[in-house]
Amino acid sequence: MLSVKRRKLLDVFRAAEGGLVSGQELAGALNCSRTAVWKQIEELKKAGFEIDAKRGSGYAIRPTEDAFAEDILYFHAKTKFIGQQVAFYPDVTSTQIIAHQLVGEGAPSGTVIVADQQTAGKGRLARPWNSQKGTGIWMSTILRPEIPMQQVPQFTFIASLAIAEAIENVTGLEPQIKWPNDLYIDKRKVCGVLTEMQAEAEQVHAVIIGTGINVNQDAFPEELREKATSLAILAGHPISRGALYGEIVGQLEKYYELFLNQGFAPIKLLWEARAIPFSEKIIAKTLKGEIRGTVKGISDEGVLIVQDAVGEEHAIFSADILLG
Ligand code: BT5
Repeated sequence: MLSVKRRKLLDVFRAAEGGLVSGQELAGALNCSRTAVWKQIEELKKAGFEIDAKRGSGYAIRPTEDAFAEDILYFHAKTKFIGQQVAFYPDVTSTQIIAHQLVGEGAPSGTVIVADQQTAGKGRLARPWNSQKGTGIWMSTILRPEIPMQQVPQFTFIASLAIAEAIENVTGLEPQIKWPNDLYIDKRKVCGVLTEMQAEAEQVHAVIIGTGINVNQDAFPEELREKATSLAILAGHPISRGALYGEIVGQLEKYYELFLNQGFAPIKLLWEARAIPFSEKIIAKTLKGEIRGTVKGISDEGVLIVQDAVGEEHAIFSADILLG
């Protein structure tokens, strides 16, 4: 995690919104000499910022488009708490594993773990999640809501909604949400959400939202070629992962606060507006078998309601949904 000094430095530049900050102001904020400030600025250059140094007037900084590192992520997180503690790893097994460890060590609500590459990224039911180096946003967010355990699945809906909106704001692309945890564009998956928790005797200690977003891949391995796509493939140009990350933590905080203040009802309505149209025929593959039909909606708990050909309604708690 970033040192206190580095955070202070980035806070000053964040507040300046791209404008110049004098060496004197920086030295005052960091309580150090002008030479020490200069050394810190050199560090920012290494971390991926472009530095505009104007003799006599000061410095301005700007994250480069493709930079993806701890300082860059902190700079982009213009939030109250989600992302204000951020841990970045060039290479990990799974950000979910790190997040579980950090929860045990008392990490505060809003802590985010981001990796440039995962060697054992996982989906639901321990399925592998392809997390190629330098291409996606592989992140886990720790939240500590005071809620009963049954409400934890609702966080998958909060996250899907937030990420769909963030992708649209940054790229203009319009993801559709496939119940319960996928974002699709042009019938291919661009993002998956995995919500886990730590709880004890009905008491939730933490919710860990894992999100994998395919951003700049130009190709996928054979087994995913028909199923997966990336934002860059769809947009026809690379997308800044740092800028998209900043938008994601902002939207996540917005919808988390909406949930805390007003409950699941407004989330459900907004989620439904972004869901794959309910008129579409689907096949729900559950552990007990297949149900074919059309989606009628989701319940207040986020359970999928499917109506079959003879008009009978089925409540589906867990399944893979195929578009029929
Ligand atoms: C998911 O599972 O979609 C949840 C994925 C969550 C990944 C994030 S990355 C950060 C955090 N750390 C982790 O270790 N995990 C989370 P599920 O619905 O079970 O979908 C898994 C299936 O998606 C696989 O079986 C593949 O068919 C497919 N898949 C694997 N990698 C993919 C990718 N990069 N893009 C699209 N589809 C993929």
